[in-house]
Amino acid sequence: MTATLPAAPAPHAPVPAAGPSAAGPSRNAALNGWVAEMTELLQPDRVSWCTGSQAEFDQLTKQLVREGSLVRVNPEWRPNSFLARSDPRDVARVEERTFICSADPEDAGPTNNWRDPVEMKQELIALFDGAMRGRTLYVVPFSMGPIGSPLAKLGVQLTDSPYAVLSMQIMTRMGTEALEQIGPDTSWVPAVHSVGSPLVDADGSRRADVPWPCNETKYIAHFPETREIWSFGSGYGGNSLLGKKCFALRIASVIAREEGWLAEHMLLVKVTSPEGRSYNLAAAFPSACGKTNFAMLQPTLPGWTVETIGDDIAWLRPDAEGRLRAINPERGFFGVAPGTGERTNPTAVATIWGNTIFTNVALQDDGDVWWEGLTDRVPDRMVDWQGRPWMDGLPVPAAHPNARFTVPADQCPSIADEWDDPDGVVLDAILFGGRRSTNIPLVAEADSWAHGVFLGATISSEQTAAAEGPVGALRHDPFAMLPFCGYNMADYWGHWLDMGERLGEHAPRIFQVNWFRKGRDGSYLWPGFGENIRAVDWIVRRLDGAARARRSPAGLLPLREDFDLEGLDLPDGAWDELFRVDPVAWLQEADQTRALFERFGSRVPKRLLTQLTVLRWELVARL
Ligand code: GTP
Ligand code: SPV
Ligand code: MN
Repeated sequence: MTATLPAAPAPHAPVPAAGPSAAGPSRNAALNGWVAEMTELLQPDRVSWCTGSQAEFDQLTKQLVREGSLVRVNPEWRPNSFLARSDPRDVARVEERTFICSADPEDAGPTNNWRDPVEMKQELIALFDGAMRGRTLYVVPFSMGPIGSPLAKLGVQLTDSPYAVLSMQIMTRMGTEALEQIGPDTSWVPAVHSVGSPLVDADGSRRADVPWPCNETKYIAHFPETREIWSFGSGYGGNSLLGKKCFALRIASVIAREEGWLAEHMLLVKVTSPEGRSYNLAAAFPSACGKTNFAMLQPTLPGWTVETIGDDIAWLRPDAEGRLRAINPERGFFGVAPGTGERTNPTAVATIWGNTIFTNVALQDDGDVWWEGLTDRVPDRMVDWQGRPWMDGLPVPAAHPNARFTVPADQCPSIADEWDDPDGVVLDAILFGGRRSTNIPLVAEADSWAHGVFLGATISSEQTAAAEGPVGALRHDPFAMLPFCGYNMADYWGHWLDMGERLGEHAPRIFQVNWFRKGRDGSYLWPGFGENIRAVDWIVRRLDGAARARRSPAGLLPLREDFDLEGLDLPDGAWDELFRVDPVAWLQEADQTRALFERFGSRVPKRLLTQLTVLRWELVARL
């Protein structure tokens, strides 16, 4: 850490020595002023501007190990790696406590929690008042996107969580380089984060820290008009790594609409066919529905390669030639640990060889990490994610279902050379998917951009442990953006439709996939993971005009003889079941879609209503 700035003196604390410039180290006066103003409000003991250096990372991790907030993973297994155990009441995103504070509630729309921006700001200021007493305020400048990229955006996070600092260092281009990008007139997004657990009371009495401080009261608040983020009370994931969902999706979606681009919850891959032709695909799947897995897919079909560009967020923008280009604005992966193993995602397992922060996983006797699905063999005894002794056979998992690893993207063996290209890659196709045990076919193609937008808008998915809420409950998750769209979702659909018109013949083709359909016995019909390359193979041959398709109400479906099933032991009837479109069940889907659209009243684009009318008509004709 370079500069130490004087904080507003707390009654108990000596005033630290002034840093290099009381005016602040940024070339941007507003940034210096904001940090000074927030320092006064937050009343930390110290202010520390983060540089992003390895020395800073090492110093912070050493400190956290000493203080008991991190456990060093046995360096013989994984060098420079750490385990954090969160408070059991702070283990996932909190959608109920996530707010879009636009002046007009209609601009947040019915799928977001809305609060009046002035009232919310007042409430937050009261909560943040003195929230960092006894702690260090870290100033974390960051770039979403490669430093200097025309597609990148800058932000500054203030946080009292050193865990968030370390995570931001892995997940973003963080520190001095990002700070230098912020010139006197550069726009940047201010993001304030506090775990909401001051160590000193207003009367000056001090209390001991805990390994994972947080607050029962939580607010993840976004101000789209002033492009600000205020997050209080949680240290976990998207609640505290504000570059990720808060900035790169909720605030960025608002900026993108205004500037004519798209901020999406999508993975990005480059796939190369046995003939040596390459295609760039983006895919939107809801949280914990297979983006990281698909991004690191190891093809089972000979001759194919899949290279990773991004695993969670993509920013899409038309270029001068009118083609849609995409970047991954992140620099690391914050991946779901459970279910990630040698059999399902060997690339992820190879990626996390070291320099990784694990959160809420189990610890083995030998000091290495473990979680359900990492290995087929379950260790007999371990320490679970809460630090309690755990034995094989206990009815509770050793790792929390939303346990995660945080790791630099460039450690991924399948990372594409293009992953940090400042100009991004030209997209050939966009995929939408969800976790659906019924109705949705393995793969389908949209017959037009508008139909593709309809498929995206009507994604529904069984809820996962990535957010607080009922796991398994089916809900609409349009474009996998339900918790992440910073404005009215119907306006967002309109923006997508407009984008298609603007792209015209350059528009990527749109497909839908579902790896999660189940048979009558409740088991998955499709083997998934590396075998998903077979769907990619069909998609790519559709792009090349080399595969046929048949029309169905669910979209254009593959013909069995056109789909590579070689070497795959699909059970009898599985193929038909994977593509069965039951008109009765689908009419129920259509009713649910109508109910979804009705929530938005007249803001739903006519072009989507037309899609629904056509779908119903096709289904009724099949009754
Ligand atoms: P977020 O980081 O929350 O946005 O999630 P993600 O979409 O990146 O999810 P991820 O790829 O980490 O997948 C989450 C879970 O889905 C893991 O437990 C995987 O094992 C499981 N999964 C991924 N792909 C497949 C698949 O093809 N078939 C099946 N059955 N499960 C899968
Ligand atoms: C998700 O929930 O979609 C994630 C994890 O990618 S978090 O960053 O916590 O939102
Ligand atoms: Mn995600």
